[in-house]
Amino acid sequence: MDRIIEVLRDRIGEKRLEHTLSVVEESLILAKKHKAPEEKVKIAALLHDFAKNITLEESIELVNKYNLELDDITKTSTELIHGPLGARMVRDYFNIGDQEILNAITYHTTGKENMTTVEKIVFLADFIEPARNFDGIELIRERALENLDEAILMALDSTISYLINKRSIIHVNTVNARNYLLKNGIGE
Ligand code: DGI
Ligand code: FE
Ligand code: FE
Repeated sequence: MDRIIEVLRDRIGEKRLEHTLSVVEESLILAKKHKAPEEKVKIAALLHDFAKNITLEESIELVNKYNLELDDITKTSTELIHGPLGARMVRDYFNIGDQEILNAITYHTTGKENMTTVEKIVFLADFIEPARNFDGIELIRERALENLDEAILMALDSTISYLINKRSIIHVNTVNARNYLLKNGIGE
Protein backbone atom coordinates (compact mmCIF):
# COMPACT_ATOMS: atom_id res chain seq x y z
CA MET A 1 0.00 0.00 0.00
CA ASP A 2 2.76 2.49 0.93
CA ARG A 3 4.64 1.70 -2.26
CA ILE A 4 1.51 2.25 -4.35
CA ILE A 5 0.94 5.61 -2.63
CA GLU A 6 4.50 6.73 -3.40
CA VAL A 7 4.15 5.76 -7.07
CA LEU A 8 0.79 7.53 -7.15
CA ARG A 9 2.14 10.72 -5.58
CA ASP A 10 4.80 10.76 -8.25
CA ARG A 11 2.39 10.15 -11.12
CA ILE A 12 -0.75 12.08 -10.23
CA GLY A 13 0.45 14.69 -7.73
CA GLU A 14 -0.57 15.60 -4.20
CA LYS A 15 -4.01 17.05 -5.00
CA ARG A 16 -5.21 14.12 -7.08
CA LEU A 17 -3.77 11.78 -4.44
CA GLU A 18 -5.95 13.49 -1.84
CA HIS A 19 -9.01 12.92 -4.04
CA THR A 20 -7.93 9.29 -4.49
CA LEU A 21 -7.60 8.69 -0.75
CA SER A 22 -11.06 10.21 -0.24
CA VAL A 23 -12.43 7.82 -2.85
CA VAL A 24 -10.77 4.91 -1.01
CA GLU A 25 -12.36 5.99 2.26
CA GLU A 26 -15.77 6.50 0.69
CA SER A 27 -15.61 3.20 -1.18
CA LEU A 28 -14.79 1.32 2.04
CA ILE A 29 -17.84 2.83 3.72
CA LEU A 30 -19.98 1.64 0.79
CA ALA A 31 -18.29 -1.78 0.71
CA LYS A 32 -19.06 -2.35 4.41
CA LYS A 33 -22.62 -1.17 3.98
CA HIS A 34 -23.29 -3.31 0.90
CA LYS A 35 -21.13 -6.29 1.90
CA ALA A 36 -18.67 -6.06 -1.00
CA PRO A 37 -15.10 -7.44 -0.87
CA GLU A 38 -13.22 -4.62 0.85
CA GLU A 39 -9.72 -5.43 -0.40
CA LYS A 40 -10.80 -5.42 -4.05
CA VAL A 41 -12.75 -2.20 -3.66
CA LYS A 42 -9.78 -0.59 -1.93
CA ILE A 43 -7.26 -1.50 -4.64
CA ALA A 44 -9.60 -0.40 -7.45
CA ALA A 45 -10.37 2.91 -5.69
CA LEU A 46 -6.69 3.53 -4.97
CA LEU A 47 -5.76 3.08 -8.63
CA HIS A 48 -8.89 4.43 -10.36
CA ASP A 49 -7.27 7.71 -11.54
CA PHE A 50 -3.80 6.31 -12.23
CA ALA A 51 -3.82 7.73 -15.79
CA LYS A 52 -5.40 11.05 -14.84
CA ASN A 53 -2.62 13.60 -15.18
CA ILE A 54 -1.55 12.65 -18.67
CA THR A 55 -2.00 14.92 -21.71
CA LEU A 56 -4.15 13.69 -24.59
CA GLU A 57 -1.07 13.42 -26.81
CA GLU A 58 0.84 11.28 -24.32
CA SER A 59 -2.28 9.24 -23.55
CA ILE A 60 -2.60 8.33 -27.22
CA GLU A 61 1.08 7.34 -27.35
CA LEU A 62 0.50 5.04 -24.38
CA VAL A 63 -2.68 3.63 -25.93
CA ASN A 64 -0.62 2.73 -29.02
CA LYS A 65 2.27 1.36 -26.96
CA TYR A 66 -0.09 -1.00 -25.11
CA ASN A 67 -2.06 -1.83 -28.28
CA LEU A 68 -5.21 -0.80 -26.44
CA GLU A 69 -8.25 -0.97 -28.67
CA LEU A 70 -10.43 2.03 -27.88
CA ASP A 71 -13.39 3.49 -29.74
CA ASP A 72 -13.00 6.83 -31.55
CA ILE A 73 -15.01 8.82 -28.99
CA THR A 74 -12.89 7.59 -26.09
CA LYS A 75 -9.69 8.39 -27.99
CA THR A 76 -10.56 12.08 -28.34
CA SER A 77 -10.96 12.87 -24.64
CA THR A 78 -8.60 12.67 -21.67
CA GLU A 79 -11.71 12.36 -19.46
CA LEU A 80 -12.75 9.21 -21.30
CA ILE A 81 -9.27 7.74 -21.92
CA HIS A 82 -7.97 7.79 -18.36
CA GLY A 83 -10.15 4.90 -17.15
CA PRO A 84 -9.26 2.27 -19.76
CA LEU A 85 -5.66 3.49 -20.04
CA GLY A 86 -5.25 3.50 -16.24
CA ALA A 87 -6.50 -0.09 -16.02
CA ARG A 88 -3.94 -1.19 -18.62
CA MET A 89 -1.14 0.71 -16.89
CA VAL A 90 -1.78 -0.72 -13.42
CA ARG A 91 -1.71 -4.21 -14.91
CA ASP A 92 1.78 -3.33 -16.05
CA TYR A 93 2.99 -1.39 -12.97
CA PHE A 94 1.55 -3.53 -10.20
CA ASN A 95 0.82 -6.81 -11.93
CA ILE A 96 -2.87 -6.60 -11.19
CA GLY A 97 -4.76 -9.34 -13.00
CA ASP A 98 -8.12 -9.31 -11.25
CA GLN A 99 -10.63 -8.55 -14.01
CA GLU A 100 -13.18 -7.03 -11.65
CA ILE A 101 -10.62 -4.55 -10.30
CA LEU A 102 -9.50 -3.74 -13.85
CA ASN A 103 -13.12 -3.26 -14.99
CA ALA A 104 -13.90 -1.03 -12.01
CA ILE A 105 -11.00 1.20 -13.11
CA THR A 106 -11.85 1.00 -16.83
CA TYR A 107 -15.49 2.01 -16.36
CA HIS A 108 -15.26 4.35 -13.36
CA THR A 109 -16.02 7.46 -15.46
CA THR A 110 -18.88 6.24 -17.66
CA GLY A 111 -20.25 3.20 -15.88
CA LYS A 112 -21.51 0.36 -18.04
CA GLU A 113 -24.34 -2.14 -18.32
CA ASN A 114 -24.70 -4.76 -15.61
CA MET A 115 -21.97 -3.61 -13.22
CA THR A 116 -20.83 -5.76 -10.31
CA THR A 117 -21.12 -4.40 -6.77
CA VAL A 118 -17.38 -3.60 -6.76
CA GLU A 119 -17.70 -1.67 -10.04
CA LYS A 120 -20.75 0.20 -8.78
CA ILE A 121 -19.03 1.19 -5.54
CA VAL A 122 -15.94 2.61 -7.24
CA PHE A 123 -18.12 4.52 -9.71
CA LEU A 124 -20.20 6.02 -6.90
CA ALA A 125 -17.41 6.66 -4.41
CA ASP A 126 -15.62 8.71 -7.09
CA PHE A 127 -18.83 10.67 -7.58
CA ILE A 128 -19.70 11.42 -3.96
CA GLU A 129 -16.35 11.64 -2.13
CA PRO A 130 -16.44 14.48 0.44
CA ALA A 131 -14.61 17.07 -1.68
CA ARG A 132 -17.14 16.80 -4.53
CA ASN A 133 -19.71 19.54 -4.57
CA PHE A 134 -22.60 20.00 -6.98
CA ASP A 135 -26.37 20.39 -6.90
CA GLY A 136 -28.13 17.33 -5.60
CA ILE A 137 -25.03 15.57 -4.26
CA GLU A 138 -26.39 15.25 -0.72
CA LEU A 139 -29.35 13.25 -1.97
CA ILE A 140 -27.06 10.93 -3.96
CA ARG A 141 -24.85 10.46 -0.85
CA GLU A 142 -27.87 9.40 1.18
CA ARG A 143 -29.20 7.05 -1.50
CA ALA A 144 -25.78 5.43 -1.98
CA LEU A 145 -25.98 4.02 1.54
CA GLU A 146 -29.39 2.50 0.87
CA ASN A 147 -29.55 1.51 -2.78
CA LEU A 148 -26.53 1.53 -5.11
CA ASP A 149 -28.58 1.29 -8.33
CA GLU A 150 -30.81 4.19 -7.41
CA ALA A 151 -27.80 6.35 -6.52
CA ILE A 152 -26.03 5.41 -9.77
CA LEU A 153 -29.11 6.32 -11.78
CA MET A 154 -29.15 9.73 -10.08
CA ALA A 155 -25.43 10.18 -10.74
CA LEU A 156 -25.83 9.24 -14.41
CA ASP A 157 -28.77 11.62 -14.80
CA SER A 158 -26.67 14.39 -13.30
CA THR A 159 -23.68 13.65 -15.56
CA ILE A 160 -25.85 13.41 -18.67
CA SER A 161 -27.54 16.77 -17.91
CA TYR A 162 -24.12 18.31 -17.32
CA LEU A 163 -22.82 16.94 -20.62
CA ILE A 164 -25.91 18.13 -22.51
CA ASN A 165 -25.48 21.64 -21.06
CA LYS A 166 -21.87 21.62 -22.26
CA ARG A 167 -22.87 20.18 -25.66
CA SER A 168 -20.43 17.33 -25.02
CA ILE A 169 -20.57 13.91 -26.59
CA ILE A 170 -22.22 11.34 -24.31
CA HIS A 171 -20.36 8.06 -24.45
CA VAL A 172 -22.44 5.01 -25.28
CA ASN A 173 -21.34 3.31 -22.03
CA THR A 174 -22.89 6.18 -20.06
CA VAL A 175 -26.17 5.76 -21.92
CA ASN A 176 -26.04 1.96 -21.68
CA ALA A 177 -25.38 2.11 -17.94
CA ARG A 178 -28.51 4.22 -17.47
CA ASN A 179 -30.73 2.26 -19.86
CA TYR A 180 -29.72 -1.00 -18.21
CA LEU A 181 -30.88 0.24 -14.80
CA LEU A 182 -34.18 1.48 -16.22
CA LYS A 183 -34.81 -1.74 -18.20
CA ASN A 184 -33.89 -4.14 -15.44
CA GLY A 185 -35.39 -2.37 -12.50
CA ILE A 186 -33.56 -0.84 -9.62
CA GLY A 187 -32.11 -3.67 -7.61
CA GLU A 188 -30.07 -3.52 -4.49
O1 DGI B 1 -11.39 11.56 -12.87
P1 DGI B 1 -12.32 12.31 -11.95
O2 DGI B 1 -12.31 13.79 -12.19
O3 DGI B 1 -12.13 11.97 -10.52
O4 DGI B 1 -13.83 11.84 -12.31
P2 DGI B 1 -14.33 11.00 -13.55
O5 DGI B 1 -13.38 9.94 -13.94
O6 DGI B 1 -15.73 10.56 -13.20
O7 DGI B 1 -14.38 12.05 -14.72
C1 DGI B 1 -15.38 12.99 -14.72
C2 DGI B 1 -15.42 13.72 -16.04
O8 DGI B 1 -15.75 12.83 -17.10
C3 DGI B 1 -16.48 14.77 -15.95
O9 DGI B 1 -15.92 16.00 -16.40
C4 DGI B 1 -17.54 14.31 -16.89
C5 DGI B 1 -16.78 13.41 -17.84
N1 DGI B 1 -17.65 12.38 -18.40
C6 DGI B 1 -18.35 11.42 -17.75
N2 DGI B 1 -19.10 10.70 -18.60
C7 DGI B 1 -18.87 11.20 -19.83
C8 DGI B 1 -17.92 12.27 -19.71
N3 DGI B 1 -17.48 12.99 -20.75
C9 DGI B 1 -17.96 12.69 -21.96
N4 DGI B 1 -17.55 13.40 -23.01
N5 DGI B 1 -18.87 11.69 -22.17
C10 DGI B 1 -19.36 10.91 -21.15
O10 DGI B 1 -20.18 10.02 -21.38
FE1 FE C 1 -11.47 9.50 -13.04
FE1 FE D 1 -11.56 10.14 -9.58
